[in-house]
Amino acid sequence: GYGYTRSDPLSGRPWPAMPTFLQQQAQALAAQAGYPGFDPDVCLINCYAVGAKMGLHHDADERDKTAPIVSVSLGLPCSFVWGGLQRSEPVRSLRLEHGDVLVWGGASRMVFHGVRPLPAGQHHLLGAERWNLTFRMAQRPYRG
Ligand code: MD6
Ligand code: FE
Repeated sequence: GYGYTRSDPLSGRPWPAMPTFLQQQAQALAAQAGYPGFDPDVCLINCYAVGAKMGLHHDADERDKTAPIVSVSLGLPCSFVWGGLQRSEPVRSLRLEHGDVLVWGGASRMVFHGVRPLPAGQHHLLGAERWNLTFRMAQRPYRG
């Protein structure tokens, strides 16, 4: 699982600062999608090896659910699963490729979603992996 902590529970060291370039890109992408004023305080990085998946979930650990999430996919393509506001609702799949960005907010902020097992492949930069970066406002209030 995951939780928001000031330091890395494995090393005990504080998390590194978010690179300014990435923070500014996330702000610009959110603004372009209709969420001005987005200012992420967290970037969660998930690294998938071939066969890795993420079960159906929704993102509920952020304080202010009116803030969107900016999701950047890198490396191998995956099948992203997108359902409804209830876990039991039917799901759709969409393919996310290297460089794809999802800005996720408003009425769909609490939609259940997941990632199907990563198919084998080779990416020219990331090899046999997929990386997903999600920029979030975990602690800050959002004033859009
Ligand atoms: C992933 N992403 O794409 C997992 N959550 O590997 C997420 O769980 C996610 O992409 C909230 C908003 C956007 C996301
Ligand atoms: Fe999620």
